[in-house]
Amino acid sequence: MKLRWSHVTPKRDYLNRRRFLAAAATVLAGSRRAAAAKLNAAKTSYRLANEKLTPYSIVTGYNNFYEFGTDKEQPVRLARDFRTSPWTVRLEGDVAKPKTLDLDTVLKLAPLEERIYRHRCVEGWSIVVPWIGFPLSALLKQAEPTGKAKYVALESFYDPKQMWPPAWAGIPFPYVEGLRLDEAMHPLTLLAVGLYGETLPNQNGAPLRLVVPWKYGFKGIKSIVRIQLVEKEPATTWSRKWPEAYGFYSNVNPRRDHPGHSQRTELRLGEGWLGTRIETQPFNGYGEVASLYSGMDLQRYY
Ligand SMILES: Nc1nc2c(c(=O)[nH]1)N[C@H]1C(S)=C(S)[C@@H](COP(=O)(O)O)O[C@H]1N2
Ligand SMILES: [Mo]
Repeated sequence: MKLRWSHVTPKRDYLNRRRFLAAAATVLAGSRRAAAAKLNAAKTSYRLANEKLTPYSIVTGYNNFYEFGTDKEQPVRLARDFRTSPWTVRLEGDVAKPKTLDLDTVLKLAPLEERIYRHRCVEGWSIVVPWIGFPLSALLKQAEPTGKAKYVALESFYDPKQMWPPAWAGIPFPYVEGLRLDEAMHPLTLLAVGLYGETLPNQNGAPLRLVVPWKYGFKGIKSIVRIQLVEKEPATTWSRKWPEAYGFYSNVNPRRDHPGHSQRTELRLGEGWLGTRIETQPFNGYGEVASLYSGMDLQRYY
């Protein structure tokens, strides 16, 4: 499926639906929403044709964030008191201008956009999320990457006083991820600071996280504190843990199975927690990124 600018859902229905969801979520989630502040996107781009938004209660109540537990329902509870202010992001490595930016500065780097993206987890479920953010490229440009920089290495915040020990989570912390520089600079690659019209809930990776819609969800590293521009392909948490299952690229690919299960279909989570089984699309439906990989054997570079 292609991204379209056209509005498939009439604007009025969309707004009503959002108001309804916001109201319902307030009642359901109660204190969960206490820390969230309203966030207005300057413009709405990347609306998806034929896709319904996944309810707020699922997007913010069914999470993978191993620093706050390995069950989907744990992060919302265990991250409730996660301290995300003050927050800074360090940009360094092969850059002309290494710098440390505080969150207020980051929020003013580019106009905020609402982007409705499909999110496909490698575990075989998917959701549709109205993110708020701006292209990661706008942040990277601040540091002026040098000609040596070929990859971007990203690191999550880790504090053993607030988060689980690696031994409980089964993966090393801090969580690390990476992209090739051209993937990182692609206009679809989003630095998200909010969702559903508000600042990111803690369990979704407050105060800022990566969203790469054509890759499996684990590439979308949460609560980022450090970004390094580097020459060599950086290590990533899940490929370190199980390389045959989780490669560096991890583009959504229905033809390359996970060792434990097929990737041909996915469960699209929906109302009332009932899912619909649908076919998984190459690059999660974002076929316009295929040119990034021309000439590459995607069975080998998975
Ligand atoms: N730091 C960190 N980032 C992370 C994870 C994690 O455990 N720790 N889980 C990843 C996985 S597997 C997925 S599917 C998405 C889930 O994002 P969501 O909870 O906002 O849907 O976050 C990704 N980012
Ligand atoms: Mo995931």
